[in-house]
Amino acid sequence: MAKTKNEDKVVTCCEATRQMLDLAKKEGIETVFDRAEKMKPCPIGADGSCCKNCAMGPCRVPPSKKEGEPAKVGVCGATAETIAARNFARMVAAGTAAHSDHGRGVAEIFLLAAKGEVEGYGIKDEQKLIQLGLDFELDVENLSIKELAIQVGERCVAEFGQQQGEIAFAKRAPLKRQELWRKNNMVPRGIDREVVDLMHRTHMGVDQDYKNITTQAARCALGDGWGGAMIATELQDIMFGTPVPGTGKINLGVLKKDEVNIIVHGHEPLLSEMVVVACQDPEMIEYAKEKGAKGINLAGMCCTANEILMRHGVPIAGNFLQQELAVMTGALDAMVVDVQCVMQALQETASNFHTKVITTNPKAKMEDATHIEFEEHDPINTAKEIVKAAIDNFKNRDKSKIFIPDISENMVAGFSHETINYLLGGTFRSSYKPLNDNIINGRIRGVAGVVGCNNPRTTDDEIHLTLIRELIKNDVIVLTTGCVAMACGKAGLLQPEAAKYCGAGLASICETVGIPPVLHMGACVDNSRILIAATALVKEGGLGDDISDLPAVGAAPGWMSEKAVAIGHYFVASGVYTLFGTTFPTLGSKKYTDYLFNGLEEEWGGKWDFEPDPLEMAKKMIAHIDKKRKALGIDKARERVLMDMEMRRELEAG
Ligand code: SF4
Ligand code: MSK
Repeated sequence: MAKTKNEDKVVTCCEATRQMLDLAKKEGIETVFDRAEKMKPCPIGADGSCCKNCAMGPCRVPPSKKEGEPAKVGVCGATAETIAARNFARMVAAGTAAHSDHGRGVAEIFLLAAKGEVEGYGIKDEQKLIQLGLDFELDVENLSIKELAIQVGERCVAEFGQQQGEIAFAKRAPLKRQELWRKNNMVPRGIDREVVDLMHRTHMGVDQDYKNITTQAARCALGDGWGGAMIATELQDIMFGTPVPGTGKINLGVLKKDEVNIIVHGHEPLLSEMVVVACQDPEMIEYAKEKGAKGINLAGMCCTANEILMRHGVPIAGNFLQQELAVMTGALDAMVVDVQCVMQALQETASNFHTKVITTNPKAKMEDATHIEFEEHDPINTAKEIVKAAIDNFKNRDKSKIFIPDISENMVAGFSHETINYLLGGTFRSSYKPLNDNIINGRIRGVAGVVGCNNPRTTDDEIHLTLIRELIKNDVIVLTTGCVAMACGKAGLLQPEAAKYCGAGLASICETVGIPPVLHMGACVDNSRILIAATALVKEGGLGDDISDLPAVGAAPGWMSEKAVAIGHYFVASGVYTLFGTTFPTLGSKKYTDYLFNGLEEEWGGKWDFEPDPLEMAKKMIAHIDKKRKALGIDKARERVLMDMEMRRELEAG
């Protein structure tokens, strides 16, 4: 495994990253890995035991070291559990706000496009538009596509500011789940309202009941998963096309020495979709050739990469921890960023090279970067201006500084819920029945959603890969999004050939259907696709009547962002056992952590857990899957499959 800076510590298992870190060391350029080494996390803050919600503090309430010592409280008397719950809840609020603001941006552009007030976007998936019309109980039969798009757009925009009632997509959940949410006052009234409510009640001197705070945090998080994030996914699919599986390439080796290299990095596909179009414009290609390049090479990074890979096959240069490294190749002419997961260090790294960092969103500017604002009424010309700036920068490359690791991997991505339905059930009888049948008969032991970021506090990519390899070896099919999906891509797990790493049951399914055992479902907003897939499994029948009955689990082994906490909490509130690795933000309060890890299951059917060791994490996930199989009475079926030597022989012969 690769070693870098601190020779005693393995920091990455990605060879391209290792090569770039060696270069950084030689050139004396600091990266996120070095800063993580130097900046030790504050243990009190990391455990959620520090409150800075008013100027009587900040107050630190770590657990007492001496037995019998009274528990510390804040100046206002706030207990460790209240402080941990408030900190946790504020992470949920921030994560929900981030995803949902993305969703709002998409909804506003969708509405403008539907009214014909903006060019460049159209309706690519009418079927899905009609589905949304039905969700909003619109008169779909008597509306033209244009009228329907306008009304759907208006309804989506209204979901954010709605003050009373329920968000529309809550009704997509299994009926039993909806009842539980209603009984516990957890159905979001409107997306923004729940964020504001949560920020209010975690203000100094408001909600001092950690359970009550956690319930509102769930209401807020559900407004993300079944609200803002789901709106983003659905409207993006309607405008840009619902993804279907396609091949692509991943890792820094996708950058090209002799072409203008542009990376789009961040989250919102509104602009990147237009950059894809601009890069294919013959005039732009001609312009690049005039400037001495062989063409224009567009690549993605972080979740924007997932979006444009799934819809256009645009290659991925890397995941979160590779952003500075892409600049360090010396061959990147423009790093185009919008929102979320963009490191401030990018501009400093770029100052050592010729790379232009271009910010595009008025909410996310960077000192010293070039700002070309995304003009929503004229997106294609904004995109052309950006591409032109990159082309103009090509001549400024210092050839002596160019080093592109010759490393990339093939991958298959774009498994939307609709595609899984189609692949498993066929065009005329598309359904989840074959998947349910294979779970019931035990060939597939269970389903795991493994999502989230990578974090330099653990060995880069490794925690995900160890966990996922162990899961598929045990016949657990994996659904993935975000930077974990990219880690899997780099390691070759997103290819049908990865079936060789699976247990016999899962391998037989992958080989028959021709799918990888790890299904790339998109960006972090697309975790909503996993909710819909879980709901489809329930509705198909035979696996209980709620998401919490399914032999299914969720994990974010290398999480780092507040969005991950919001995602985790909406999974838990939707009935899923959800594990985090690396660290957990409430460990300072045993009482509160115990409530999240044990108490919640009785109330919601789902619960949190923390396990830093990926193999132990896999064990816990598989044990939970087996517990659910037993409760469903399908544990015996799996035992029969495991003893089916005939099947094993057939597979081995194949
Ligand atoms: Fe300290 Fe209470 Fe103020 Fe928090 S709200 S900083 S615990 S006094
Ligand atoms: S980009 S939120 S590091 S998954 Fe969505 Fe990756 Fe996590 Fe950002």
